[in-house]
Amino acid sequence: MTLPLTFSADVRAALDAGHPVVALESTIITHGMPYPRNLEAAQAVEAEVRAAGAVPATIAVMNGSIQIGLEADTLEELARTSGAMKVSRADLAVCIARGAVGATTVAATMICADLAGISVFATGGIGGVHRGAEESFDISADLLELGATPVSVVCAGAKAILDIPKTLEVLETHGVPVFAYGQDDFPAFWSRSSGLGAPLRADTAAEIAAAHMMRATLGLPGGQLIANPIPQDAEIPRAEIVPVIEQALAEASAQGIAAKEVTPFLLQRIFELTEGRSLEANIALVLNNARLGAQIAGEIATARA
Ligand code: PSU
Repeated sequence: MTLPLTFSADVRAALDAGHPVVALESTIITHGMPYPRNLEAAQAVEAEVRAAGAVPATIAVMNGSIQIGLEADTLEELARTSGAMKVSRADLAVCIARGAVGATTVAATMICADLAGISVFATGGIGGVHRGAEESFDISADLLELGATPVSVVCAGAKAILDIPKTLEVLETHGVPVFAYGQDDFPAFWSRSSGLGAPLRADTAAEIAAAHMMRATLGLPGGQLIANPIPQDAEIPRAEIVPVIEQALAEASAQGIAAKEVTPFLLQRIFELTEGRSLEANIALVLNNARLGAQIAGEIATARA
């Protein structure tokens, strides 16, 4: 049976020619941002990847197939829909087999990127170990995927809605190299620092690309996590965002929000409580990650040429 992969024409051409390609996820579009900002952001991220010399491949499940690269009208359709499944490793095959519309999380996007032959993926935030995980066992499948699938993922660190020390611990257990880009501290999504040091530091796209390729040479499974701090002018300092996060967490707990609903609920409440500022910060950091992802993909493409 052939793999259920459908490539857009430009992604297919880029992969065939060995040009750099950057994978982009779709849960951020359907579950991470409200319409129409989600569509504008998705289009801007694709444009940013192109401006930095790579081809964007937004990934989603539609028509019984994994779509690698979405045409403009398909991207718009996805951004408008409210019925997409949030698809992680557990749901990916089910969603394709049912012919349902699926928005891929970081974990599922990594799997699809790898199947398509794409090495680099840029996003905003990854899932992690939720606070209280010692009771709830809520650990995102994203962390285990990073330990299993050879894709370098550029994010803006982990949000303080998560338990950041435990998130770093689980990544370490699964053998995932975690780099802070251009600084020592591990960034915390809306804020440039989490107050914790990152396990590794990288200052250039070339060294991240070299480490990515060395893992492949060694036959080590799994990817890399690159935590790129939000640009200074878009940052919401920790002192401002932490009380907002605490309030959103308290509301989630009081309302019994659990499992897959937790991250979207918290993002929506933080958006409301910051009067939209969290969303603008989110868009700025994704654009910043798209640029770095394109640079890393460019370095890998050059080294493989
Ligand atoms: N963090 C964000 N925006 C998002 C997500 C995380 O700031 O849209 C999405 C990503 O797709 C990530 C997923 O893979 O949430 C993690 O969900 P969970 O914690 O249920 O694994």
